Amino acid sequence: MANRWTNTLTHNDVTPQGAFLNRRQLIAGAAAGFGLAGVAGASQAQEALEPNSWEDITQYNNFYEFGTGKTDPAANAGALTTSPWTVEIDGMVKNPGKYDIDDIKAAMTIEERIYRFRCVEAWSMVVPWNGFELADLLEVAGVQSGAKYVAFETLYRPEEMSGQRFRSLDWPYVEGLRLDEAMNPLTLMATGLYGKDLPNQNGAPLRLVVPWKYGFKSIKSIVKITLTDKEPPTSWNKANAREYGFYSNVNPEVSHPRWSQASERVIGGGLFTKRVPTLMFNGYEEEVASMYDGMDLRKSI
Ligand SMILES: Nc1nc2c(c(=O)[nH]1)N[C@H]1C(S)=C(S)[C@@H](COP(=O)(O)O)O[C@H]1N2
Ligand SMILES: [Mo]
Repeated sequence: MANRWTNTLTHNDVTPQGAFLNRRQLIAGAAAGFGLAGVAGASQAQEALEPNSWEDITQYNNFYEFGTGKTDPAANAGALTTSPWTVEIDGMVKNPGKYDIDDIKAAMTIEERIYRFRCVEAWSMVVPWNGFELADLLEVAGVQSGAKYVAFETLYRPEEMSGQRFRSLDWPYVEGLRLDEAMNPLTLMATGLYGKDLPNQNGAPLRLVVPWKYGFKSIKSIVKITLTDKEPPTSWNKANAREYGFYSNVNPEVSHPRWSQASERVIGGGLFTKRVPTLMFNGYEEEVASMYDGMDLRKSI
């Protein structure tokens, strides 16, 4: 397995050098622009983002595989075995296969990204993730021309994921991105938090982080990544298509059918909970808005 992975590890094989450099330059430029290396991609946050505490981030979660309450994941996710762990990459790729998570981590450049995180339920946090760009993984996998979407799947293991014994969602949890969204330099595959391995409740050992979209797009504990030419089904859209669309870009101007999305409750702060205005694309408008040129953002929810 290690050899197979290592053998595929030349970016030059699968992507024009120019495209690769451009993406790196973009990130480097962005970080320099904020005057704070490592704090990538916060166009409206010229100020440094102040991360939430480890406690906030690991004790207040959504992970229905372990229950629907906010403290259920922290209480129940310890039962999950995260080693060994393989991620299958299949569909329209040149190098399909089952890859060991340790080989993936060894092959990728792990960096810190401090991102805003906005749940569709109108709460938010700031999270110091560790991870690598999904684009880097896709480059190694070798995306075939004609692929238009990336589909993701979470582990299905009801013996360890107690919430999967109930039909709170149709298991396994699935999500998807358009290929350009997946290739965007902001799109992260997280493997850690605060420089430590991801706690199980946050989606160990590998989860997606798409900071300009509502939190449910950021699928946890991924075991399968599929390149496809069709828009893939997504769990919350299957559960309630009227309330949860495929795109689910953060947009303060488009209300959820049952609540406003104009502002958000900032997790943490004890008694002195803050409500702040929600930003278009969660503050990442400059980096991502052009992907949706010509799209009616009120209709394509
Ligand atoms: N597999 C899976 N992924 C998931 C979820 C889930 O229930 N199952 N919940 C989503 C939702 S609604 C949110 S807000 C985020 C929460 O991530 P956090 O607990 O790390 O803050 O995970 C997302 N990813
Ligand atoms: Mo969420």
